[in-house]
Amino acid sequence: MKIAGIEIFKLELPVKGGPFRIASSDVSTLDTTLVKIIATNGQVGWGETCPVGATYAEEHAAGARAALLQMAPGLIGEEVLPLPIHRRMNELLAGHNYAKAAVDIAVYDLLGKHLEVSVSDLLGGALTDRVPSYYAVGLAEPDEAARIAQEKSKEGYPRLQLKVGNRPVEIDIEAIRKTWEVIRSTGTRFAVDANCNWTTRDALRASRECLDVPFTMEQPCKTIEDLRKIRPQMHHAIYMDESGLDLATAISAAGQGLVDGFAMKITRIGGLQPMAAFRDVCAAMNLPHTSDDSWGGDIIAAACTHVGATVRPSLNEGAWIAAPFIEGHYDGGNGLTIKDGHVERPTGPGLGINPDEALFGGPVASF
Ligand code: 0XW
Ligand code: MG
Repeated sequence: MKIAGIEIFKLELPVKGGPFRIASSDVSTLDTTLVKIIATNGQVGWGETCPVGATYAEEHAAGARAALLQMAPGLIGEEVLPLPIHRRMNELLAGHNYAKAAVDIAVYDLLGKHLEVSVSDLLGGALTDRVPSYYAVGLAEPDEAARIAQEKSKEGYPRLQLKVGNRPVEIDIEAIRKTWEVIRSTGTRFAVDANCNWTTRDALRASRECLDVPFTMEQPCKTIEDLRKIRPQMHHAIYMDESGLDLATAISAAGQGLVDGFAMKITRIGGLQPMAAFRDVCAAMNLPHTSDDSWGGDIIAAACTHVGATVRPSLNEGAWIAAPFIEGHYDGGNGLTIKDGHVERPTGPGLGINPDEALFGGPVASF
């Protein structure tokens, strides 16, 4: 089965309930890119990539599409298999993992549909059909953050992530304390994410002044050098997110004992194939991690959920999906939703969803 055609679509996803605020971006609508791969036998697979604005990472929606336009003609005629497709993509374009990931996801979807197995089975096999998720409490005043945290903890989320940064660290410390007060007796796990925005000074102070609060500190500062600097004085576990730019960087950070875990995104690492390798490295080294993406609809949510289903439960920090912030679904029947803080693994072949193409309008490019 070879690639006979590729179509690229673009869709706006307005943020439900107002802007999503984190230290590095403030977004009201997201521009998502969808990739449809058509095989020589007529079967199709879908992929997606949706940067959360243009300042969260070195990614932006128009950049994803430009990279896809660059690669697409050279992918026609290639076998629908992840490894050869990755090799071919790397021959056609250096870097741009987040665009390559959309092709990789579509290949897995198509292969799964063809073989009549789910993507989680292609990734090694699901360990659960009820995948834990976590809620990201956006940047808010301390009382408001605590209120949302309490509400989400009551809804059953096993883990909460509190966004901090881009304001005086005293306010962040107050938000951490107030949030912990309302969830401490619930068993809800707690992460604090500065999205690169704290100075090393702020990170050390927050850790020192919240000694009694058992949170994991996610990507407190911008660079790996900063993480190395604060590591010996930190009282909290450090997770790498934005700095984990690729598999090699993640392996190196794990190998040097620089971090205690990861928040990992399928698109940042380049797709499901490198994500499965990352998952296995983490399992070998006993490092917890998430299976996220930055944003996107049912296609990327399904990809995150399939990976999340294959993570060793004791290391599984959850699959974050943007569904609570998005109105509607690409697939009216099988769209992914969060119930009691968990996502049901789609059980159909491939990603287990069939997007209604009419929602996407005409393709912005076809090959
Ligand atoms: C919570 N997320 C997974 C979604 C947003 O894009 C930010 C991200 C993170 O943890 O940094
Ligand atoms: Mg993060």
